Amino acid sequence: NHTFAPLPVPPLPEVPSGAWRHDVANRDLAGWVARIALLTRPDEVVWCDGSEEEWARMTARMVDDGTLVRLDPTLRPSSFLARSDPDDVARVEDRTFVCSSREEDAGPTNNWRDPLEMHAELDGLFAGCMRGRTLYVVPYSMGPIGGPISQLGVQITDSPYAVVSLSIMTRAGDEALALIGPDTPWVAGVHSVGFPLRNADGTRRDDVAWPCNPVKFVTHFPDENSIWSFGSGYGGNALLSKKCFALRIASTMARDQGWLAEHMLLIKLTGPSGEARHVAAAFPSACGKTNLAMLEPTLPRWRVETIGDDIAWLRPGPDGRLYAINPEAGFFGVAPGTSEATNPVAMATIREHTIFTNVALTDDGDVWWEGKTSVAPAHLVDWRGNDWTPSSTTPAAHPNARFTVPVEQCPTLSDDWFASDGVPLDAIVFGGRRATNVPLVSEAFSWQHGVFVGSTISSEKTAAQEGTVGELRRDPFGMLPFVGYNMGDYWQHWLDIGETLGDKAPKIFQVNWFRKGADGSFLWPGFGENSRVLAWIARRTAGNETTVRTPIGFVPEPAALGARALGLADGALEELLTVHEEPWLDECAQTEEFFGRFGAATPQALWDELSELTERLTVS
Ligand code: GTP
Ligand code: SPV
Ligand code: MN
Repeated sequence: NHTFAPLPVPPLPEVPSGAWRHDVANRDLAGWVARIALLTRPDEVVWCDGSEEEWARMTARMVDDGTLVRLDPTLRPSSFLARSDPDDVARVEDRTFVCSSREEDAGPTNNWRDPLEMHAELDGLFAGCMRGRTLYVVPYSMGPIGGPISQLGVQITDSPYAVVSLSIMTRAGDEALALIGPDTPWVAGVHSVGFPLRNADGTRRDDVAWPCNPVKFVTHFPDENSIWSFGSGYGGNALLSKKCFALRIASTMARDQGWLAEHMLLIKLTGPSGEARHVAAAFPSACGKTNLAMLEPTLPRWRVETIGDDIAWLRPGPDGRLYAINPEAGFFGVAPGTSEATNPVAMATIREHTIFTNVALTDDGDVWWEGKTSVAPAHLVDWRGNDWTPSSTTPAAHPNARFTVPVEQCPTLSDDWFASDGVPLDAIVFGGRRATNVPLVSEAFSWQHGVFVGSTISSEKTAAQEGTVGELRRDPFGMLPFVGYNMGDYWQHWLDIGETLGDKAPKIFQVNWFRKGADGSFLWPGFGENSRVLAWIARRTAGNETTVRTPIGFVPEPAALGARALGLADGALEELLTVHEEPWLDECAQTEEFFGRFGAATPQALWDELSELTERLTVS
């Protein structure tokens, strides 16, 4: 029974107004935990140590409670299935708030609430919300323990699923805790599923497999470096280390401190010459980052090594180049579409010690999802827990079903993942899911032009967020839901970083794996064949390849991709690399409208790029 009976707000002890807020000056961790416990009234408080023993104990208890299904240990050792509430399957962007003190600092792309008003409302929701439950304290490090680019966080949660997920996704536990002293900055996260088991009068309520609350809030307080999340157990809403800290809060830190927090995969790319290149790529949610990060090149003698698949922190280094780390320690990847054919590296990564959420269960105790095999098993239990057969009309796995797995299980993991100083970037790539117009690959004319390209990225919506799949929306830098401040200021910050880097700046590219032909099928095979595009990008960073100049940037000569051998449809390769002026002029008109939404915050340099692009399209 998922209905939520609003609980009477319990009588609270006398506390000064605003006591629940995170005091940036006073970093007393124990005092903060005590205050949150006073507000939320758990039955007990447990400090998590991140040990193997803790994983075994907590997963075993969740299996007993019915929160997790243990998969067959011979097929999928130490692995579990969680089925969420059907209404708690993705990020809730319209319930996500940036509570900066000034509304204009949130900008038009974020929902804004006054921080004091938001806190007052949250205090009411969190009052007594952990009655009958355990309050877990999870200290963690984003980035290598003690690394120069790393940051510390502490999440309080009443969700054991969040605890074991954080133990995979971050360096969680004692080592991180040991670094937190009275003067250490750390980001505070308070999370509750909003499903207390006991009322203030002592009456009890039964737990459910996936407790959550129809009232949801994912709120950020950049001035306090704190995050409060209520009502959801889903990854992006509940694992506060990830989108809430490593992108929204970190982006505001990065603005103030001269670095970048980005929705980017990170790879090391090595070609036949043996020379390594580091590439970071930003695509919107469910648009191919995990797949590119784990790519197995079809091009002989090319190698991709994985460093990160979702988030990168970028910082100018002592030599003037831009250095990047993956601050996470796990992958929270899209399951549907993942197969031995599309992503064998992911398949090897998730062979054991993996939490699957909202996939289907096979009769022999393993997992399945659409695209895992070409023929579906004759019988499954679907992500809602119902019997499923190939004649069923609904998918067996939710389209946003995910796996949670340690980075270190990835067979193509680069040694550079351990490098706490990060890796120097040679190329930055932006992309989206575009059926038309956007070529397979193009290279920006300059950093400033590249920032323009990033700022104008649009993409068809996917199942990673609540809403209508397929709808085209602007998603600048793949960061629309993740920039924790004014988007216009964020563009200016990118331009400023370019000024700092000067001629040591990485080259900027745009890719699109999703262009479709007249019959609606993809023109490009994608996946391992994307190595042809990566190889071109690598050669371009060395500056030694002839290109075709188009109004939107340099594109490869068709022969440069070696794609004739692929047997593409007639004219497909030419179409993939063609810039049609008419629809691009339409894009420019839409960009003018889009930039206008940010008023004075839109940098003049981007307006200049727009008029130059329009001019190039008109004269060509
Ligand atoms: P988030 O974790 O949500 O940030 O997503 P992501 O960018 O890591 O996306 P992911 O790599 O998981 O890809 C999501 C979907 O895109 C899957 O269904 C993939 O099968 C599909 N996909 C990835 N790469 C390609 C490609 O090169 N071509 C095509 N056609 N589909 C792709
Ligand atoms: C995304 O939606 O971009 C994800 C999954 O990577 S989540 O962590 O839920 O945001
Ligand atoms: Mn993501």
